[in-house]
Parts: sequence; structure tokens; C-alpha cells
Amino acid sequence: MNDSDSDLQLILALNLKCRELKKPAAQGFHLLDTSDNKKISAKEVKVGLSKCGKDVSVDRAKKLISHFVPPGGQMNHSQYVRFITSIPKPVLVYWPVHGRSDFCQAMLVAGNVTYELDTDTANSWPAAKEETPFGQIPVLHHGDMTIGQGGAINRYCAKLAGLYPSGVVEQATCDMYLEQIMDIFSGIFKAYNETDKDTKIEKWKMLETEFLPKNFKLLEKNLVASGKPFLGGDEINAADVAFFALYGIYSKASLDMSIAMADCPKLQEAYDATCKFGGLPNFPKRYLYFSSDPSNPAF
Ligand SMILES: N[C@@H](CCC(=O)N[C@@H](CS)C(=O)NCC(=O)O)C(=O)O
Repeated sequence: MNDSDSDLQLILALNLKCRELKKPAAQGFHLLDTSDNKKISAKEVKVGLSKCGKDVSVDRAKKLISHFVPPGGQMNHSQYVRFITSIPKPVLVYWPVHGRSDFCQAMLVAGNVTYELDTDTANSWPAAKEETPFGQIPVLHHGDMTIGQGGAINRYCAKLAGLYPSGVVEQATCDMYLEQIMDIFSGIFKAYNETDKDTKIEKWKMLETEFLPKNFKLLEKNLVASGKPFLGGDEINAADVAFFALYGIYSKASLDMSIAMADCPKLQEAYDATCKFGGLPNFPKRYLYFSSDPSNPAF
């Protein structure tokens, strides 16, 4: 790891630490409990970084926090807040609608990571098309970094939020669910892209009564086989948050989600708990881009 990416890595480490301490993620400023005045040591930063797959010496960890603490000292709450606020916020380019970017926004919101939604660039689309990595949005800017591709952005935001697991097996399982969930999201275009009104109504019905029930049952099957309460295992992780976003997109499109959930009691329990997780109860409301209701302009 070189010095230039160290700040972002430290954020990731601190957010993982937040997860361990069951505190809101770092950009929510609450890592350290002011009442008991707990402090984070360079050793803890080192442990946090190693959980992110970044091994640094305690000396290096000390250096990372050295701008914020006196030599040999530990980071207290106000120093920590100063550190965190010096990190630029992630800026997401997307329209103010529920759709593909709900996944990464759900990660950030779940982890209480503050971010900006740049709707101006999106609303003036395609003016900025050539400036994006692949001519499409979502695009995420964070500091000097710019990335395209929703899947990459979702994972990056999950890491910022402390929701991406650290072990390679857990990562692979999480990725498996993320991919499957994005496939289920893509199913929405079967109806959305239809131009004939009656066929379109039928296609939305097919999503409601066949496609989603079939796919949710597959998630349920895997959840039951895991013997764990969440797609993320013993704890909610990015996989559960992605399912939250997926469910939201389809339910906001006015599909009756009870049909798909009818045979999925474990998935229902995991979903209900995820709805209460972190900042998700306040997941922002946007305009509708998908609707199965023919009287809605988004149909
Ligand atoms: N695989 C890409 C697909 C991105 C995509 O389809 N973006 C659409 C909006 S959801 C877009 O940018 N449309 C405008 C365009 O292609 O010019 C991803 O996951 O980010």
C-alpha cells in the first residue's frame, strides 16, 4: 500500500472496526463512544487494515493517524471526526430515480456513509457520456478515483460501509448473491422494454407471479441450506442490503411482493431485519423509473 491510497484504506479499516463494535460506520462519526471515551490505537488500526487485506506495521498505522494525534497518542473522538471530515465524500452520478443505483446507495445508507448524488450530470445526459469510463452511469467519484460499472461500485460502497466480508470464502459467497440479485434486477427489463401495452401488462404479471417467485425461492433454498439467518451468514452484509434494494425496486413498481415471498419465510425474516438495519429505515425516496401500473407515467 502506498501513502496515496492510505486514507481510503483507513476509512475501510475504521468501518470494519465499526462493524465489529456494532457502531454506525465511520462517516457517521460514531466509531468512538464519547461517553466512555474509548480510543482507537494504532494497533487497532493495524488490525482493522489487516482485515481489509492490507498488512501494515504498527509504525505505519501510527503514521497514518499521525496527522490527527500527538506523537504516540491515540485518536480520540474529536480527532477522529476531524480525520473523517477531511476525507472527501463519495459522489455518485445517477438520475434521482429508483433503479440500478439503488444498490450502491443502499450500501452507503445502510452504513451511514454520507455521499452526494450528482443528478445534474445525469440529467444533462448524454453530455458527460464521453467523460465516463464506459459511457454509462452509475459512475462513482471518490477523491481522485472514478469508477464505472454498477457491480464494482456496489462492492466499493459495501467496503466503505463495512458491509463487505473480509475472508475470501465469505467474499465469494457474498459475490455470488450480489451477481444473482443483479440478474434478478435485470429481469425487470423484460417488462420495461416492451412497447405493446397489453403485452407489457402481461410481462409485468409474469414477473410478479413467475419470475420473482422462482428466483426468490432459489435465494430461500440457499439461505436454508446455509443454516444461517442472513444471506451474509450470521450477520447482515452487502448481500442482504442488495436484496433490500432489489425488493424495493420491484415493490415500488407496484408488484405484489407477497406472491414472491409466500414460500420464503427465511428470506422474509432476513429482509425484515435488513429493513431496520443502519440507515435503511431512511432510505431516500426518488422518482419512479419502473412501474407496472399502466396509469403511472413510469409504465
Ligand atoms: N453494466 C452497466 C450497465 C449500466 C447501464 O445500463 N446504465 C444505463 C442506465 S441504468 C445508462 O447509462 N444508460 C444511458 C446510456 O447508455 O447512454 C452497469 O452495471 O453499470
